[in-house]
Amino acid sequence: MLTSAESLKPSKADKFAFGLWTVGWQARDPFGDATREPLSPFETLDRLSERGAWGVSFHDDDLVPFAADDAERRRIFDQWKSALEKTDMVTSMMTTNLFTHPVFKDGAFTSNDRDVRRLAIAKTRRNLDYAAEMNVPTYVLWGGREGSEMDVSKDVREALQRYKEGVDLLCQYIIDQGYDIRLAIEPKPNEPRGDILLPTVGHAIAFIDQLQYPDMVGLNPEVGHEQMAGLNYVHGIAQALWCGKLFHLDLNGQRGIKFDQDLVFGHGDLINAFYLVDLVENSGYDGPKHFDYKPMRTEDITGVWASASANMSMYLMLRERARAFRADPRVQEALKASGLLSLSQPTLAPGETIDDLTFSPADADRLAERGYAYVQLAQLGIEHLMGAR
Ligand SMILES: [Mn+2]
Repeated sequence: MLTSAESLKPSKADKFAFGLWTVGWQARDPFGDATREPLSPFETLDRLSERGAWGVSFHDDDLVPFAADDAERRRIFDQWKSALEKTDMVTSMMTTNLFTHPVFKDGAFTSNDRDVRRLAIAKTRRNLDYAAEMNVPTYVLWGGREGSEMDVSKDVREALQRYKEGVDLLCQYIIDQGYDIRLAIEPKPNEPRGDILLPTVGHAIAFIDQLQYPDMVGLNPEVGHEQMAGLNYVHGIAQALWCGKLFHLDLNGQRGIKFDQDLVFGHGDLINAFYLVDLVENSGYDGPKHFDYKPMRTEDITGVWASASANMSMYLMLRERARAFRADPRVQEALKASGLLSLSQPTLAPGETIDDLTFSPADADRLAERGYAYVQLAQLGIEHLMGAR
């Protein structure tokens, strides 16, 4: 029996979280001015809490003005901490803005200007202190300006070396201070740079292997960012889980290979979103379900809050339908018919070696005769997704 969208209410246990920059986006784009008034971070806490959200994330500059001195920074963070308490919300993740100020126009950790690199690391270190003070477990690194437009303008091997140096220094700092914080790299293929370093989940996983403290660094994959590269987000998340690197995730919607749309979760590839929720719910992932979307430029403030609720509602609907899908005996039969249940069986039996494997053309012809019945399985999935079953 399907529950109506209105009666699926988010609870704190669902761990839904939003970036301050999401609902707070004033909808300024490269071609047009803002369409909405600024939103106070404190009002955002109130509005999100009353809608059932659990956490909020932010860049340093989302909360504290870029040029604030230490005293003002202290005062705002203290005000923030008491507002969290009052609204029963947590800071679920923090990150650094290393992309808005003109100083970062050629990158931060990988700028060709050494002084810019030094300044970027110091800005991150300062914000890590506040993250530790608020027991924020995950610190995201999105290197939006780390990249180039022209191949000649960046020595990518040296840039990756400097990227590694920056991340290694931050890890060393976290260890030396005794902080309980893990870093999560957020891949993105392009925008604002023509080509961004660490463009996909796969690139980032390979980069982490080269770090001094690889155990401290994982991923924050975003739906739209993988889909902008034409990649399958469910596959990316599955590989991140497989290597123990899913530290955080950014849910939103994207329609194909184009600019970063940051639509409401599920408002892009709905089928992929359905199987993503199915995967996440059965993976043991215990982190925030974090929405990194932008309320569309066409929306007024009422539409902003409606879109925030839509993200949570979408997740809850997909979770309900994914559970029904898994519990359906016909689905279990179809999974078996498609061979999915035998994929977890090792290819060699205990005691066997590669020499026990034989090749014969006759075997190949016999094995080629089976069908995998994927269409029937996929159709069952769609029927559950549409509430038709
Ligand atoms: Mn995005």
